Amino acid sequence: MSFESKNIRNVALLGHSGCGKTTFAETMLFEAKEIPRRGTIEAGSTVSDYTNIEKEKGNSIFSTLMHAKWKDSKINIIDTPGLDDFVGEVISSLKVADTSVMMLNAAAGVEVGTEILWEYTLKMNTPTIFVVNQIDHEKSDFDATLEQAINRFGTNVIPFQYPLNQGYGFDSIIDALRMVMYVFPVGGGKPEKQPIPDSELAKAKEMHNALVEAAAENDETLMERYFEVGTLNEDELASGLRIALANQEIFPVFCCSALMNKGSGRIMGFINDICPSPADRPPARLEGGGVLECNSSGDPTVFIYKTLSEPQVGMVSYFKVYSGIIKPGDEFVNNENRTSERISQISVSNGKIRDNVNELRAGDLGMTVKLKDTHSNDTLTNKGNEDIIEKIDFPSPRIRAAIKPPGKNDMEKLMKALHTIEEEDPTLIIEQSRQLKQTILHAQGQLHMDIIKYRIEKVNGITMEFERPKIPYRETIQKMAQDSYRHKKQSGGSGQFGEVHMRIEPYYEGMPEPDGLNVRSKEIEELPWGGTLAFYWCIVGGSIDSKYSNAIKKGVMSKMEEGPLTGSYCQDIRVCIYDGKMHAVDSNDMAFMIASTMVFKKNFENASPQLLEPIYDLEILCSDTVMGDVMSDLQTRRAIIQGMDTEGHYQKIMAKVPLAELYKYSSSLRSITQGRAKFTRSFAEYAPVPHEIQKELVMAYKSELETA
Ligand SMILES: Nc1nc2c(ncn2[C@@H]2O[C@H](COP(=O)(O)OP(=O)(O)O)[C@@H](O)[C@H]2O)c(=O)[nH]1
Ligand SMILES: [Mg+2]
Repeated sequence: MSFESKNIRNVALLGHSGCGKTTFAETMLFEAKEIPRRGTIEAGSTVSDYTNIEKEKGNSIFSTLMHAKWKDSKINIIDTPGLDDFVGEVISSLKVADTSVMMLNAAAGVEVGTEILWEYTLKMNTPTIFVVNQIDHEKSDFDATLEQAINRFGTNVIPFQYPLNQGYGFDSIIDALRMVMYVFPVGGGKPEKQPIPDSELAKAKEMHNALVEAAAENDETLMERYFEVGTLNEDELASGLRIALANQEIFPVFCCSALMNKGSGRIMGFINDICPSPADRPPARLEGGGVLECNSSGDPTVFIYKTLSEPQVGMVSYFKVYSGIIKPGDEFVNNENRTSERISQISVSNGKIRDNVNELRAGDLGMTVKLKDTHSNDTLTNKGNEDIIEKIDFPSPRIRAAIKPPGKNDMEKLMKALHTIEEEDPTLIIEQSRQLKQTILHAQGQLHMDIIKYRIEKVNGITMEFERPKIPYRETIQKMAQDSYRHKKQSGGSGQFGEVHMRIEPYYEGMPEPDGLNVRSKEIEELPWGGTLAFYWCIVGGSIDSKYSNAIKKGVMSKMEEGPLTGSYCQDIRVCIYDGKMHAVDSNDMAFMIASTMVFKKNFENASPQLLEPIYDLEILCSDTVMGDVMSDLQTRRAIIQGMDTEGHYQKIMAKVPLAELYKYSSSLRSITQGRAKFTRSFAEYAPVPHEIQKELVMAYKSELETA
């Protein structure tokens, strides 16, 4: 039996690491009788976090798909990792979720992770409910946590519940939506409904009115009813809440103890009653415009939101059915690369427990194996239908490291293994840099890198070591220089002869034509690494035949690719060839190429050469308490502070920092701030390297050349 779209609820669990998402998922599965007993993080026995690596680290690294039947609904639960290094897993989960459950830790309040995740839910327009967890914790402070959430996320954050007694003795929740009190037995589980005690009644009523008003606010008919009658009946209230939640006009707050199994049933009830089904959400956007309704009678359309290679199983693909009904045996086409794919089996999963099903309908989530050439972000449809679901926009990497080349035999194996991981992890980039002669791994953070290393070593049995990545400097010049060079060689029979007179100048757009030269032809070339080479042919009177111009340009390019200062790429130079000599017998391409390279190098050294370095825009979000430490650390990194901003309880620092000063920044920021800061970075520009540093780099390159 499969579930109708309207009975499906796709929920992503989000929150700062350690707030209790994985434990909460376990509790939901147990309450829904999907599992006979609850596992624990400490024993590595939870349904989510089932991979060996997660068990060993005691933390979620991947998103995990689970499902529980609750009343009329199939609730698909996606547990996500809280650590910012694995934010790609969160984003892909949010793509297919219709509601997010933002979990807060009552003992810690709103944390940096919460802030970052909140931004993603806003960006992706995901209806969101808050769950304040760990109410049993001795340091639990529900009111403070609620207040922080309202301060930070707005007055649409509205409490639907509060705990009567926090800490060790926690056993009662006042529910202002239903106007009852839930009292839990010692071991948790199903609560007993009791009337709200008199002492709490006024507070509960006030909360109730506030949420009724919020529910009425977004619908005119309901607002009129509310003014007429002074309240709403149960159906009206539910309908108002549905609208407000779906439009992100209300963010209900619940409370629970995942560990003690108190409160999860009521939250599943709310998800069943009020949270949107996939059919209630706006239609999915397609690449290139157009939309697709979530409708089981539509053409089957399957979107892969995640893949993971598992030992013994191979590549597992997790998907959402955006339209139609899919069955095992269906033949589809991957609209990304035109591969035909046969869906051999369809399963629903609870972590590693998988059950095959006969079909899945529009809106549902599931998994399959053995797709030939399909990856995250790909769409499968019937042949002839070319729809592609709008792709997930993954964040760019934040840190880089070079991979120390292993022995010759292992290099190929290592690259193959890395590419498998790269295929399933869109937040990772592996770059074989020609300029740096290094394999560079671009990742989200140190932990992300460590996990990749761990997987390569454990699964593939290859030792992988990191080393400091080189910096992709650029070289340019600051003034004009001109000179000539004659290449002449007499060896036995035919010789080599070529003489080139060359002027070089810093190039910029709109610069005047060269002074005193007669320009015959020019090529303005955008270089593959950025910047420009302008190549002017200014020969008059045929001192060099124009058939040699290509060879001369090649000679220049060979130095532009391996600059005279540090062997880095050169950019933004205008080269004018204005005179020379050739020999009727001995001149050839090779001779002119060599002469050109030599005179370019000579000129370059006399043209006040300048090394440029990549500068990155850095944006750091941190709490007040660590702001000073973050700033003084930035000062040691040649940072230029661009601005500061307050975001709720957090400070945002914007700075420009040279890439050379960002090595291991993610780990050092973590240790300076005990994890209370996050950063993103993006390439900004190339800027001149300070004189002293340039001198050192040039010296280092010289001695490298000498020892080579
Ligand atoms: N006291 C208490 N501890 C909890 C609760 N929920 C989770 N924990 C503990 O908090 C730690 C982190 O839990 P986990 O579920 O892995 O958090 P996640 O990172 O959000 O998935 C574990 O040691 C859990 O046992 C709770 O409700 N109360
Ligand atoms: Mg977890």
